[in-house]
Amino acid sequence: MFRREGRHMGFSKVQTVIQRVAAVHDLSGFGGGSLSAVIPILSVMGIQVCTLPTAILSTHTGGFTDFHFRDLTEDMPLIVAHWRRLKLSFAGIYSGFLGSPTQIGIVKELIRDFSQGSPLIVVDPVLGDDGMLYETMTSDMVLEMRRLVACADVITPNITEAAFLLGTAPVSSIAMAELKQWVRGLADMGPRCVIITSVPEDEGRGTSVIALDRSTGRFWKVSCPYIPAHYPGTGDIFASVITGSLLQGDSLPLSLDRAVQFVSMAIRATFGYDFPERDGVFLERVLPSLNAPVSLSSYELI
Ligand code: PXL
Repeated sequence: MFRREGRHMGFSKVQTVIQRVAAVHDLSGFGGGSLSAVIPILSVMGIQVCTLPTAILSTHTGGFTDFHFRDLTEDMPLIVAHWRRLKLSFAGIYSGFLGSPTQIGIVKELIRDFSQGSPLIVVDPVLGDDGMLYETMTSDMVLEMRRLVACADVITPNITEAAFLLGTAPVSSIAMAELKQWVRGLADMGPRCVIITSVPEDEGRGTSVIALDRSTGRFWKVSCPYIPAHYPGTGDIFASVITGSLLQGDSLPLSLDRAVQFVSMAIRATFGYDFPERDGVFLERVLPSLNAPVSLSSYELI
């Protein structure tokens, strides 16, 4: 069971009425993903989102070129300082796209300063995809991200990010035994729970998500139906559902199932139309399904 804050507090405490998450992500104006996905997903799951924006962009960086990028590194400590003065507490702290190595240090301080009540720390180590770093990522970012991962309870790298965190070459296919070694290697960096997404399966005809809960030593797998499309922002959507689901008290495998099913549904709701993939998925079409009872479960113990 993952930690939840506030269960035993008195009536008037906010966290008994609604759980609060500090969400440290960028705000990309167009193309979906980041805070545009984090806020509605956690809200619809009944969780209040307190945003600590890392950057403001005109679009995400995957597939667009001359985007506007405003780094908010200088503003972040001022926002955190105000939250400290307000004595806010969080059931979760959840980080995603970070704009500079300094920002990673700020997130580590946030985790340290708001540790009261042992919030669930989820780090989505956004660095790259498809074997490459994103345009704004540097090797310094990779180094700092390794330090942030060490402070997390749960991390959700895709397979490219897992390779960069481990300092190994990205791969286009991987045997399960080697992948388990990767997962163990990431768990050795500190997080209790490691979830690797976009793992190629079946000679590229499918993908899966593999996870380890270090406290039980169990590996889980959820396979994803294959769709020949690649929409930016799906990693943010996945990690947000994982965060919401764990905070709602779901087990790790159930959270994996919910997140995989939701991302698949969002992709399917979008794929039939002839819009550029870089525009992202039609999240709004599928958001209400997060409130439906879990009807189907496909996780495997591996
Ligand atoms: O989805 C991850 C992400 C978040 N934020 C920004 C990005 C990306 C991936 O491209 O560019 C700004």
